[in-house]
Formats: sequence, structure tokens, C-alpha cells
Amino acid sequence: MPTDRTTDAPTEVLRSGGEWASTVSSDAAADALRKARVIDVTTHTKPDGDALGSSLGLARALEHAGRTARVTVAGPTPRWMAQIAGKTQVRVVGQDTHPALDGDLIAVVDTGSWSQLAEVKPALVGHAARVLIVDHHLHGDPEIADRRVVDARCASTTQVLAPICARLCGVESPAKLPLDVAEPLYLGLATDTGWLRYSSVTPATLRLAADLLEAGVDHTRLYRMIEQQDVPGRWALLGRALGSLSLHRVRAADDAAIMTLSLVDFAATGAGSEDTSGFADMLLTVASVEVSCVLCETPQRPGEPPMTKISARSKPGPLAVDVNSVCKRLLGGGHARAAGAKPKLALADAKAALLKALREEMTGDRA
Ligand SMILES: [Mn+2]
Repeated sequence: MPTDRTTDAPTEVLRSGGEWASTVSSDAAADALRKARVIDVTTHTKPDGDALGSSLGLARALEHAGRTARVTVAGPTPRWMAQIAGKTQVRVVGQDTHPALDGDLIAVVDTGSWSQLAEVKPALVGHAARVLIVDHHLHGDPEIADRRVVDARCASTTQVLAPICARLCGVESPAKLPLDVAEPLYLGLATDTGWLRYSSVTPATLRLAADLLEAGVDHTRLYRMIEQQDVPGRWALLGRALGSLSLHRVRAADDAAIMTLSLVDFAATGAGSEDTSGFADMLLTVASVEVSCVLCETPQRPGEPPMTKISARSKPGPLAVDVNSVCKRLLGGGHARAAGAKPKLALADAKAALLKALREEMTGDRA
């Protein structure tokens, strides 16, 4: 039975994609982790299922290998985090706080962008030799880490991590991983693929999912824990978001959908920014819609410009809109089918800038 089921392609091949690529194999990364005694594990601000799944899976695999792992994340964190973290300690720091990361090695998972690492940046700058990045995004800042395992063909960072965790745990296949490692790895795989629905799903993704189920992961329990925990305010917020829905013609009638949420909407419904997750995906069920975006007003800090948070999603296919490219025009980024940006613009101005970026991207019109 093949054991090289995931991503351990030769470094030369991965490098050909440009600067944001692997500099070490996953075996070499696992060996570097094993050589360290104390390892700090951290991820992007406002961690999602893949960020937390990657952090917890790696930390637990390191513990199984007899190492000391410390997980640090910058909040806010999802409501279900305590349930999935269990006995594994997670240090949660607030925005604008700068924790020390003084382990022998610092593992940064599910991002490689300074823009997503504001809180831990002071602990990382100047320490590239001590930092290892494991990521599946298309872009990052290579100077953060000398050692990188990057594979954008992976549907989640946990997919990139699976062979590393297997090596740390001394097993030949993810199917043999201890359950406390397999479960967070599955969490990342499931949440980053919309429970294995998105176009990022490949045969390797499904083989890994099967392996992790074989390791004992309870899919139903995880689904309920993550996806069936809404507070009523989320649905009130969705009502307001739908009330703001506008459909635009970019290349064809009603091919771009935009919803906006103001601070008033959040206050009136008692919902938080984390409650908007999935809103953009929902509009992709409309036949004409190729790209769907949700814009949220964010609390303005004294002396700083207003800021709007944009989440963009697009359908795969011949007309696919590259939302990574759209969001890069607004100084954000992400994946081709799912990306985001935080322009320093008020809500209405951000919507206008987004429409301009969509027109430029989808029609090639730079006017
Ligand atoms: Mn991810």
C-alpha cells in the first residue's frame, strides 16, 4: 500500500512555482522538529479550523515524539476551540499584544504572511533560522523562515502536515496516527474544504480523509461540534446581510454578489465577526453568481483610518474568477477560490473599490 499519499514532492518541483515554495522536504522538516527540545507553534491571527487543527495536530505529534510544544494564537478564537483543544494548552493573546516565542524552534502553520502575523511578528523578525513554516497558500513572505514546507496543491495545511506528523509519531501512514493527532488534522481538512466539497479536494485529500477516519476520527461528532453550534444572532445577522444584497453585472447579468454589514448590524443582532463565516459561500448557490463577497465594517481605532473586512469566494469552472488576484488589488490575498482583504476604507468606499477591482480582474479593464 502506498504511504507517500500526500505531498512529499521533490523540492525542485515545488520551487519552480516561484519564491513562495518549499525549501526543505517534509521529512527534513520533521527531523528539524525532532532535533529541537522546546517548540513554539503558532498560526495566523483569528485562527480558523485549519489554523487550530494544524497547531494542535503538530503540537500533539511533537508531544508523542517526547518534545515540549507550546501553542500560541492571537484571538479572537472560535467558540468550539476549547472542545477541540481538550487538555492541550493553547495560549491565546489579544490583538496588539506581542508574546515571546523563545523555543528552540518556532513552527508557523497555515500562513507565511506578515500581514497575518502581526502579534507574533516581533518574536519572528530576525529569527528566520529558527522558524519553520508549513503552509498551503499561494503567497507568503519568504524572509520569515529559512525552512519552509509549502504546497498549494494541498486543500489544507493539515494535509501538508500529515506526513510530518506521521514521521514524528513513527508511523508509516496517517491511518496509524494516534487519534488525538488525527482528529485536529481532519478538522483542518474538513473545514478548509467545506466538509470535502470545494474544488480544492483532490484524490490525495480524500485518501487522507479516509486514512484519518481509519485512525478513529468521528466525523459526525466533529461536524456537530463545528457546524451545528450557531447562536440565533447569526441568523438575524444573515437576515440583515441578505437585506443588503446587491447583484452586479460584471461580465454577465448578476454574476457578482455583494453583501455589506455595518457595526449597527452586529450590535443589533448581538452577533460577532466570527458569525459571518459561510455567508459568502451561500450566495454561490445562485446560478448566475460567479463571485460572492461579504464586506464588514470594523471598529475604528482612535487616530486610525476606517477599515473594512472583505471575504470573497468564487465558483470553479471555465469562468472562474481569481479572488486571490481581486483581493491583491486591495492589498489582501488568499486562495484562487477563497480570499480576503482589509482595505483602510469606510464600508461604502470599500464596496466601490471592490467593484472596481472585480471589473479590472474579470474584464481586464484598467480604465
Ligand atoms: Mn488553511
